[in-house]
Amino acid sequence: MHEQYQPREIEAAAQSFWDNQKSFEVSEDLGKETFYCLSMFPYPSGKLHMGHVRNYTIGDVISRYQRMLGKNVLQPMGWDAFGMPAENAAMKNKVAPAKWTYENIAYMKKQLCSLGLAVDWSREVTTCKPDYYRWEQWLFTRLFEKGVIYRKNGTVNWDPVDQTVLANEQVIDGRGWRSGALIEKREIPMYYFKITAYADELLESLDDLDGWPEQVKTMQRNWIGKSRGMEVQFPYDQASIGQAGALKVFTTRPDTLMGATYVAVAAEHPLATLAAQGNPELQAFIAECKGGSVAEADMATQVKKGMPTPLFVEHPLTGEKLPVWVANYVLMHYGDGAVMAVPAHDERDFEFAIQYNLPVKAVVRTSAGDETPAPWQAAYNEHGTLINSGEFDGLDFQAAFDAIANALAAKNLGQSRTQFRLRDWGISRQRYWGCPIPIVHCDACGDVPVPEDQLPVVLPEDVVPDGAGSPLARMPEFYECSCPKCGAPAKRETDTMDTFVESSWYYARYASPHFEGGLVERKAADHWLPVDQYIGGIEHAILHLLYARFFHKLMRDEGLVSSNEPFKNLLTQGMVIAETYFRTLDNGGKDYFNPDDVEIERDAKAKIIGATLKSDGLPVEIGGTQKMSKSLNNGVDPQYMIEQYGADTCRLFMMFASPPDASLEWSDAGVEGAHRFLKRVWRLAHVHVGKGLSGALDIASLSDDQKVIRRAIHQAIKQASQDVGQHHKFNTAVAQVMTVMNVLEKAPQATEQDRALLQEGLETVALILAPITPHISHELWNQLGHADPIIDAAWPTLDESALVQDTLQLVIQVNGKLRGQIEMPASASREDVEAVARVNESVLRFTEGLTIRKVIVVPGKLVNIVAS
Ligand code: ANZ
Ligand code: ZN
Repeated sequence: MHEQYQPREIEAAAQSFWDNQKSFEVSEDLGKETFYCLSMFPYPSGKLHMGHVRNYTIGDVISRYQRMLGKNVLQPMGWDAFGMPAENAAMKNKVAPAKWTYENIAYMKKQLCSLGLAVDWSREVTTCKPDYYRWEQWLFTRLFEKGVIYRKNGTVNWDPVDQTVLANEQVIDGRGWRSGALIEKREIPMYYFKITAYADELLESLDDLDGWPEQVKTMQRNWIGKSRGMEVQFPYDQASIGQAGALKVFTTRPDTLMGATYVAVAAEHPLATLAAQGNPELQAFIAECKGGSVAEADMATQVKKGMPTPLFVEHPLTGEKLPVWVANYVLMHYGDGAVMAVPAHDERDFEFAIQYNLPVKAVVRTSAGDETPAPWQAAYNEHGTLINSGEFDGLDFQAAFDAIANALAAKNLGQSRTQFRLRDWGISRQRYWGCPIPIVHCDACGDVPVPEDQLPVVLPEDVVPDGAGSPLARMPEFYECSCPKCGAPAKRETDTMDTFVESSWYYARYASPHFEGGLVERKAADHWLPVDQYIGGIEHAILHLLYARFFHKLMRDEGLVSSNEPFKNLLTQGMVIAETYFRTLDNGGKDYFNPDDVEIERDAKAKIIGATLKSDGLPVEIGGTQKMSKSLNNGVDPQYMIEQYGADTCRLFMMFASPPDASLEWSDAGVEGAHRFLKRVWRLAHVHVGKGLSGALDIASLSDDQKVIRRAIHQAIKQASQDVGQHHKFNTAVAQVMTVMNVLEKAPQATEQDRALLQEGLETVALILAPITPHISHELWNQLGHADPIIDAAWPTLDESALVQDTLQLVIQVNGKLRGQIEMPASASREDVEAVARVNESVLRFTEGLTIRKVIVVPGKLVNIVAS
């Protein structure tokens, strides 16, 4: 065994051992419990960042730990390889997205391998390869035939200069990112997944996901957004509208009906169109509303704007005439595209009413008891008792809801309705680097799905997009085809799918990644699924997880899998954060400096109190810790860390610095500390192994001092097993190992028995560390004389008897004051303890001249002698 800890050699040797042995390739083994551990697969952006390293280390530690529990562990890896960055890089560097992507994958795979992940690489999937997306297209055609996928017009961001559709993130302040042109909304045909048909199930089965963080479930619930409400009809005022009919609105607050002071419709609403006839001003306003981006964030923050119309509707209960407004805050695609506005109790209506001087009528008493809280500062949107509502006065929310519902039903002007916020999922993208939508458009037959034997529709890989729309739409060799049904000349769809589609089912493909007969092989899928532990960033809490859950149910209903949910347990790892330093530029912007280039001044408590730039010695501002990112220039390159210290140090630092779900603050000192600790472990093992291997431990004849050492070892096993097994707290498990190391370093090594005890201690250290620092553990295990590799070893077992303490320290008090200590056998009775305490030297001294009235014994803790 080498005297120095040499991570480079050790890690290379361990990794090639695992490769040669195919240690992590697994197959269905009916005799063993399975454990499917999955980390969210990366987008091949170029190189790994610390967030990846953290994510994959956590997954790897869990995988390796589960394997030590005797389970058949599957941990696969792959590439979420379609998407816009490849197109952007292609335009910048004039290289095909395919080439760029495959090169990135090769590089990042090397990086991942250098981390020593226990991944079954034989199952690697790459979503931009035809052998993967073929099955996506296959599923698409089946769902299309079933009606779960359908075509309708959807609204997109249209760049009139570049003549192309832009994604929401390509619209900056309402303008195209390249052209700077004002973006228009455009209606184009798109394909939709009918996710709303599963809204109820997606909501309800969240209750079964006990292994998911509450926070994520809440976010999903809010996104699905089920609200119980009513559809209320406001009859047209025939004099102004000129026809019979009624305006339908959706409301979750029918209890506030008597407080409605106007109604508002979306720009696209038929009443808006009607009112705009011969009214150029309104026409212009409607056109303005229709323009602008469709990004939801923009919608939420935009200023409320509106215009009155000459139209009126009648209040369904009072018959009062209410004016019809066109307002930009009313969405056409939600509810009925119209609202009954109750400014007193709805924030948006309130803001609008104040701006346009519309009446505000309070109909709910505030919790402070106010009836007419004038002047109004804000809407009161809580539930409460009705006021100013005639016959409904005095009713609480539920009673008012029911009473008003009945009153409306009696007039045939309202009915209960459940509404979801969730919309159907539009997956058409007018982009090149994505999975082609397997549809052929035929003049005679319409939309014809590509038959199974003609799949996959292969995306040509040698194309360099130029940013002016999808190149596929300009490639007759791609889109010219014949109709699969009638054989007539036809045109292939040139849109590709949202890349969220690929990541919605990859976890299932891993079960049988090379299966040629379908998307998954049923037997393999049933064997591995659902995923036992899924790990990834909180940024995927809503869309990715919702789509994957949706796909799982689609696949279930196609008979491909039998479970209801894809991910049993979910761990959302925290961010990796680091200090930021900057100077403010003349234009108000910030120029960030890399922490490596900054000299830091700390106070006695190590708090940062000043910072200067190394290059010019002048001060920089301290921005606090923030998520590592390019834009803040506070990233640390994992590659550099691994080269400098080895993968084990990186892994140990990451696992020790904080529990997986909390944010992890980068610290060079912490990395150094982790490295020093591994050196200490190595040094102790080196000395021990150098003296030759020890004999077996004779537990029956341990001395008291040896028992103390052995207790420390087993205490660590007990704690670490709880920390890791029950709470994924690897940080405290590492702390346990550190405690044992302190004991072992001081332990005598004189006798055979001493050495056998140290052997047990070092083996325990190697085993507890094995999931976290697998390379050094692999080597230590060999050096400690084991022929079988540590990856096949079991997690250490606790010897309860080692925890038993033979003797206990008891505190002695006289009249409640601490007067001394005694050591007693753990088995001593109360009487024994009392007898020994009575004759204790200091007890005798402090009770001299007094009479002992009472002796209180608290077993294992103290003896209190009451004397007077
Ligand atoms: C009257 C009212 C009074 C409302 C009140 C709220 C508070 P959720 O819960 O998200 O489903 N609404 C309905 N359709 C809309 C549309 N197309 N665009 C914008 N807003 C719309 O929201 C339901 C509420 O959102 C409805 O209840 C309606 O305003 C508004 F004190 O009706 B409410
Ligand atoms: Zn045809």
